[in-house]
Amino acid sequence: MPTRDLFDLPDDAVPDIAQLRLSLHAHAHRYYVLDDPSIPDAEYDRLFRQLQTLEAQHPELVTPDSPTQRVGGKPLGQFAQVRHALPMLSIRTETDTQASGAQNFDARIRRELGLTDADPAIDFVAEPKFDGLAMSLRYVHGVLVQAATRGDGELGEDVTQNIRTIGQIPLKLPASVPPVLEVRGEVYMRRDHFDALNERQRQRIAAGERGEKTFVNPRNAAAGAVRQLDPAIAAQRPLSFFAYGLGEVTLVHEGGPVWVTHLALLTTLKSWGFPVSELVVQAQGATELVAYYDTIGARRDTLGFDIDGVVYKVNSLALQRRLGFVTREPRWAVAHKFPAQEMLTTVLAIDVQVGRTGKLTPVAKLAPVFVGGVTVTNATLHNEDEARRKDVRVGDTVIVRRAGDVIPEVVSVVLPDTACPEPIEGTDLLEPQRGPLFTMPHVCPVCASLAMREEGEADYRCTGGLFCSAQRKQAILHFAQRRAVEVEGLGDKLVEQMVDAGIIRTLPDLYRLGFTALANLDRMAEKSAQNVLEALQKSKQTTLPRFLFGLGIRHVGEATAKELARHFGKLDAIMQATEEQLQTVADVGPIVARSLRAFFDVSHNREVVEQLRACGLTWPEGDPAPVLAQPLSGKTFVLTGTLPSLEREQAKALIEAAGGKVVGSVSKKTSFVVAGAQAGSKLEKAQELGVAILDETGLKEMLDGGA
Ligand code: D41
Repeated sequence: MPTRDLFDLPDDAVPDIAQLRLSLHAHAHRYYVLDDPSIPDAEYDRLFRQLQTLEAQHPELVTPDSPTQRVGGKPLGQFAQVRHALPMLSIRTETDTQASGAQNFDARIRRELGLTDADPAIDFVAEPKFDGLAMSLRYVHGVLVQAATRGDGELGEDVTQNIRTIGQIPLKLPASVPPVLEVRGEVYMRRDHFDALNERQRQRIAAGERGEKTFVNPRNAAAGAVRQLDPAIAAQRPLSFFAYGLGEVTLVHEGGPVWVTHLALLTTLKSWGFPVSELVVQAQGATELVAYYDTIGARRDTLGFDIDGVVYKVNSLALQRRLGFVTREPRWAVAHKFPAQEMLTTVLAIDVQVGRTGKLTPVAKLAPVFVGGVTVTNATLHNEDEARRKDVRVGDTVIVRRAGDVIPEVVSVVLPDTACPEPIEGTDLLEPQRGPLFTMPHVCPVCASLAMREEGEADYRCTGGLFCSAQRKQAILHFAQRRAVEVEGLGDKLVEQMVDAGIIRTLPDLYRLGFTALANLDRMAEKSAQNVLEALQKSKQTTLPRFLFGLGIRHVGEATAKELARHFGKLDAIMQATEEQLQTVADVGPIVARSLRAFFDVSHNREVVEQLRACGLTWPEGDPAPVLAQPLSGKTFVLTGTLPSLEREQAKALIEAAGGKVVGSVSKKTSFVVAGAQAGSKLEKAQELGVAILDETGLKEMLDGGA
């Protein structure tokens, strides 16, 4: 290769390459060796691609130790190395998160197979892409003899001891299996197990145990557990497994399994006792792949484990063979990624927002970043302690996470020394340009009333009440929202204008608004003013639960409002009830009862209710409902393991709807433990304590009112 003069290079290509390599080396070390990544995967991928591009433009600058020249993880050297009998391939990733990601794959396959539009749709299998670590399990004469990590695809690490502690992985297979069988799949950690593990870790840290840390995400916790040197510790970190393919298989005897499709192969693996995901489906052509991508994407947050995309595979093994490989990637498979749920961005400011009940929340204002499918500019820091614990400061680079419709949050700060291992001369990367540590202001940033934090509470609250315009705005928005009395078209901009213009101070003022006052607001057309007045008129016919919820009483959510309305029938009965009487309502404990009493004991609040009624707000009132004995009232349940058809959240919702309670840990007071597949220590504890144990069928019978 001709060496070119360095002066031929564009201005900053050389330092860029060196810097990128250093940076990627440092991140790779944190990720692969320490199982404690410093930046989100998406950011690592971006840097990696950047380096690839630069090296492609300047091949003479490629060095043998460049991260681009090494595939997968370098073994730690603590485990014995294993040469895979058949290399563990990697899978091509498609980062286009649109339908085109799936359509392009289908089109490519059709082209490579020489198909035309007249030919039928391709038969695919679509699978979730489990976010764990790839594992090869080797069975000889049906006995698990070796479990190896993927490593670089050729050489992995022997982690057999630790893998043997995974209850879902069979140690012995039926006699009919091939004499040599390698099963490949993903080891992962379920979200509930991850949360419980981190909770235990926090307790250990609080108890002063050295060398303990919490884990960033389930994948890293799983990787840490698999590569844990002490199998006893590995055993305390519950892992799970899904099979998705085969490695070496020798079929010596006649009539052994010979598969024709990928799906048939998975079905056989399942019959041999390997966990195969219920979410694997057959899909015909691009249309069904796109539908699968959307369906699984929508369910992503309810699965109980992390996935970072879906995988499409050509179902016919004969076609797979025809398509073959490019380098180490099969041409017949692709991983179609979902939008990343974690991204890097910069903190522009830390504001303090005032909530409806006066709660002060520190909020990081961020440079706009696309994460979890939306552009995020704000992320909550929850409260003062959290903001200080995470040590988030203005100017910092942070990891933001947004999962599903959960509000975005700052996961952690990425300090410059983890972004770059050594100072590079002439760069200001290491300049500690950090702002001061966050402190909560002691007065409300909106109304300057005193902000107070009560004993044992995490939150500061503005003591200004409805004197505080921020609280007033939120109270009005809360009342007008769809789930309360619903005033269509009364959004935050309008409420902000109305409160700032002083035409509304209290809720009843809403219903005293005249056309002129409204139409005089900035940017308010006559037509819109008319619409708002009509919407207000319409909102007067409401229901008791909506009205009660709309008042914004602390701890009284929609469900509690419904229960209160059902129980008492009339608003006056609720307003007059004692704390004891309130507590006879399902769902109402001492805290809610006290909050209700405190609200209605304030004369201003009673006044607001009276004025609203005087303004014409009405709802049907009824008689107090007879106390219905619900089938599960007074019973506590603990859920453990995977139920055959119900997801955990569904089971919980069903139990609660029937009056039961679901708690996290088993005690003598637990009425029932509902156990599914791979139930762990909770089931043992129940047996120890003699707590009744149910399976899903038993639970369903109870829900139907059976014994
Ligand atoms: O769920 C996964 N992470 C997953 C990974 C999957 N469902 N299928 C996969 N299939 C393959 C091939 C097509 C090569 C058999 C994979 C992987 N590979 C894979 N995981 C890590 C490297 C490759």
